[in-house]
Amino acid sequence: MSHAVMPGVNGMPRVVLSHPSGSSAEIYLNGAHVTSWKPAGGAERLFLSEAATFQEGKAIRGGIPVVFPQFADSGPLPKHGWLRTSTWSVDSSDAATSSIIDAAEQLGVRPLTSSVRLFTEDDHKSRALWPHGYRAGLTVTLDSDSLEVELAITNTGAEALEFTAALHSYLAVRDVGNASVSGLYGIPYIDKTASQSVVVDHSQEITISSETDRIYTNAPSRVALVDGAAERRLEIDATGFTDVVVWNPWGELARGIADMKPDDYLRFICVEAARAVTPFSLVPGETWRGSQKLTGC
Ligand code: TA6
Repeated sequence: MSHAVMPGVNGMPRVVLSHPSGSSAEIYLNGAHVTSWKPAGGAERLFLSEAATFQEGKAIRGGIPVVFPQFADSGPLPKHGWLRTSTWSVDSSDAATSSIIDAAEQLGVRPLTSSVRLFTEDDHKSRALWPHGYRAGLTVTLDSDSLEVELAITNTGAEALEFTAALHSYLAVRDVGNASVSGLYGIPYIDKTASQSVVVDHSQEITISSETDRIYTNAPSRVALVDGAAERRLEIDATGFTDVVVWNPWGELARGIADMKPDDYLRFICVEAARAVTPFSLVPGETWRGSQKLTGC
């Protein structure tokens, strides 16, 4: 079977994806939140805080929160929008695909990938905050050594739809002091820890030794995360998004985050595929798609 919906923490529904190679992933319907990805034979590659709250309508600390229609606190809407706290549904057209895959498996034919598609739409709560019609889809595709997450936004309203968005991925590292992000050499970034000043990055590798909160605008589509202590590397490929956000709160800020343990900051770096600054604009009926693919074993 390619995927199943089963109770997770506190009985909350989650989709469990499994692949014939042994890789697996878990996605909560609360927020369409990917909380776990293990490549075949490998260790967990997403960070999830032991202090994370699993409660309907609350964001989960770690994994891959979905950010829409506003990145961070860059506008009047709730921080990072509300898709990360919305209840999503499994797309029924995907259930049809799933039953074909199940039938194939019963015949002994193994699918090459395992995936699920979830969706959510505007409702009275979202329209009270933001008077727009949208349909959001999140497709998660698991392969032996990769996890791809694609966010699709369709303007279902009658007016232009403007939004920013991100896949706020918390990538696990064994020791943040021995980890680095590469691929951003020469790219300007907005430093949110220094009054939004714009800096050009001149380091081949970004290392983290203090609070780091950077928006790299017009960034390359491929960056990499090297986890020196674990001797692992993750390739991070984005499509559709234009920016890359690198975030680690470091100690003092982490201690003020209720659903984070004081030393959690030592075990992750967020590398986010984002459209953080200049909003996308969709005409009625138009769809935008953006994805982030993590590859590593
Ligand atoms: O994407 C980086 C960021 O905007 C940081 O400024 C930090 O606030 C982080 O997201 C986490 O936000 P959260 O609302 O989940 O605590």
